[in-house]
Amino acid sequence: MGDMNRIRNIVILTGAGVSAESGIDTFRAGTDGGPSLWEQHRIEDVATPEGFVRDPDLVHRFYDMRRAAIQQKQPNAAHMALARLDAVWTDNLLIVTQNVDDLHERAGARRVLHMHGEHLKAWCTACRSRSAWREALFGRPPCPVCQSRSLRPDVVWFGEMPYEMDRIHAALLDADLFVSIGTSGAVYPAAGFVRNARDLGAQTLELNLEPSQGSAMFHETRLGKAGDLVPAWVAEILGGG
Ligand code: BJW
Repeated sequence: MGDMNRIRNIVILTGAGVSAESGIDTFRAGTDGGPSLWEQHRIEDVATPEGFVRDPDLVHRFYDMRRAAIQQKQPNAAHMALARLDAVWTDNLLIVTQNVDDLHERAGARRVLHMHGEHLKAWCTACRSRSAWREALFGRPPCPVCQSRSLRPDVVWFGEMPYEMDRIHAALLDADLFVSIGTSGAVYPAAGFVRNARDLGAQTLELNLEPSQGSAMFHETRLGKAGDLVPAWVAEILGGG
């Protein structure tokens, strides 16, 4: 992977594949399986503002089920290895996760940014406040701040602007190494980060079960499970190559 000694600033993009070995479903099945389905609904239909307006009960059930599920799951070897890297890497490092679970944080990682929001937060569309949230939203509980029954999951749906894009672009600008882990490369703008990073001079590495849609853009691709590949890569980079 290039000259490891020259790597100072690292940006790591993670996706659903990093949490798969913790027992959290990914969104899209492999090339043979076609799109993953949730009770016959494509993620593109459930995860949109239009889908929420059309059938809020369905969307609340989808997120309530997943919010409950993640609280029963544990970080895996990939989350642990990234947390270790975060703890010891003295130069810039940013873990940009597309995941809405909290497994990076529960593994101990600190420099984590949730570009697609978080399951454990609710967003009030009446007063715009965000509150820590662990329970169901199906019964339309009141907002803890304004009491309005207008809470929605604090996640980024299709057509909405992902969070913290300025910070992400600033980090990509300085990155010497961009690593993409467990994401299919199907969803933008995250899928475009490899091109941004590469154009700005970074080395690019993909760790995924199968080649992502943007696989050809990476300088190097390693195929396998995140629970195997990530600890090995972290050991390598901390060992200096
Ligand atoms: C393993 C593994 C193991 C499995 N180890 N690996 C054309 C071009 C560019 C953009 C667009 C376009 N058409 C439409 C758009 C925009 C749209 C988009 O990208 N659509 C695509 C369908 C084309 N994007 C947006 O709308 C975004 N917003 C935006 O662009 O705003 C611009 C804007 C401008 C001006 C005004 C307003 C807006 C928003 C995207 C939001 C995505 N939201 C979701 C839901 C979040 C909440 C929730 O969790 O429910 O985010 S969708 C879903 O997909 C979720 C994920 O974060 C995201 C990515 O999925 P991910 O993580 O890659 O998972 P999978 O399942 O796809 O892949 C898993 C991978 O892991 C696979 O490759 C496996 O092989 C692998 N794997 N086991 C290692 N053990």
